[in-house]
Amino acid sequence: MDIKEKLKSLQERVVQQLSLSKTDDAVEDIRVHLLGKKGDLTKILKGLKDLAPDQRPLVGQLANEIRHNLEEQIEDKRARLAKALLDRQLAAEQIDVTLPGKTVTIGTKHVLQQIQDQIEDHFISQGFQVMYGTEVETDEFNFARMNLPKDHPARDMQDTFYLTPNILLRTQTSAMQARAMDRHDFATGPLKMVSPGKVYRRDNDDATHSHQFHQVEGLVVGKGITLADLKGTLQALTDELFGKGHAMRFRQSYFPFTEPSLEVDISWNIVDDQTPAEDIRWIEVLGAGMVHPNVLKMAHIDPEEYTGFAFGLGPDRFAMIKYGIDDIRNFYLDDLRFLKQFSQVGK
Ligand code: FA5
Repeated sequence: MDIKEKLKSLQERVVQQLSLSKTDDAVEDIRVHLLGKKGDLTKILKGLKDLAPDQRPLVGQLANEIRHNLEEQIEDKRARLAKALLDRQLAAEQIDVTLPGKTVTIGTKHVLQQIQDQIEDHFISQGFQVMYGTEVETDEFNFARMNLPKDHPARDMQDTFYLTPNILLRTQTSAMQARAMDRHDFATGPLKMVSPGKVYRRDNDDATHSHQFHQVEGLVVGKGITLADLKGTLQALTDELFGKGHAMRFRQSYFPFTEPSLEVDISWNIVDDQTPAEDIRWIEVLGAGMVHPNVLKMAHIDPEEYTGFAFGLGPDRFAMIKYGIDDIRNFYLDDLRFLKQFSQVGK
């Protein structure tokens, strides 16, 4: 085979190799084998010196043409491989903006939290401060400071989860009363506070009772505070929360920490002056009364100079009335079908 034929056959071989190569590395391999120091073209060109002098320029020109041609083809192949790679990447990363998006479920406040917030907001607007207590309490603050020393028979009114003989899960937010009185500087004016939170009792669950529920304590202590202030305060709260259609009634009651004591019921149904008494469905929503002198004395407050009222209301039952829910257990079942009904309320 003369040198021209060698060049031509090399060209054909390289063109075929290029057409089969699929990666940039494979193309680089072909280039090195062709043009490198020990490459095939280099080897053939070394044979130029053995040619007759008149042949050399012609064959040299042909060799250069073939070299340029192959270099171009190599570059061209490289560019096509790069483009194909890019096309594949773009196809893989393609986003169809017309596809429906993934639904992100946004949580909302639990209906009981919404009621608690509404109650807090109401009292803040009336100049009360909000204090949060702890769910694990001492016997002293939950009972003793509430005029319920150990072995007091009225302790049976609230069946208690004890953690140790002196530490318990609070049965009532009243446990915050003594802490609030201890902290308050009466020289600055009356104490007006509400304290919301969870409470626990060994109650059997039924439609209106849960072993874990919520309360909002209210306490006002100052000079000249009367039962009329308590009634007005509760009336203002229920008017704002329920509107005016729900009736409220006060019943005489007993709590060791208030004297006199009363309980308050609210009508489930909307009523007016004409509604027959037997058509009104009542539910008890809170206990209240005038702070017992013993409770004031234990907080080093002189009951001759200061009086106060307190109440402990059940926001769970407020929510039942407000939204017409006839079973308190619904609040604690985590059934989204139930909870979602309130996702727009109170936002
Ligand atoms: C008390 O807990 C008193 N600490 C309230 C009080 C405070 C009286 C300050 C005087 C002064 P009682 O046990 O009645 O009281 O509970 C008050 C309210 O909590 C009830 O009216 C009711 O709304 C709610 N409640 C009581 N037990 C349960 C329960 N097991 N499940 C749901 N709500 C309850």
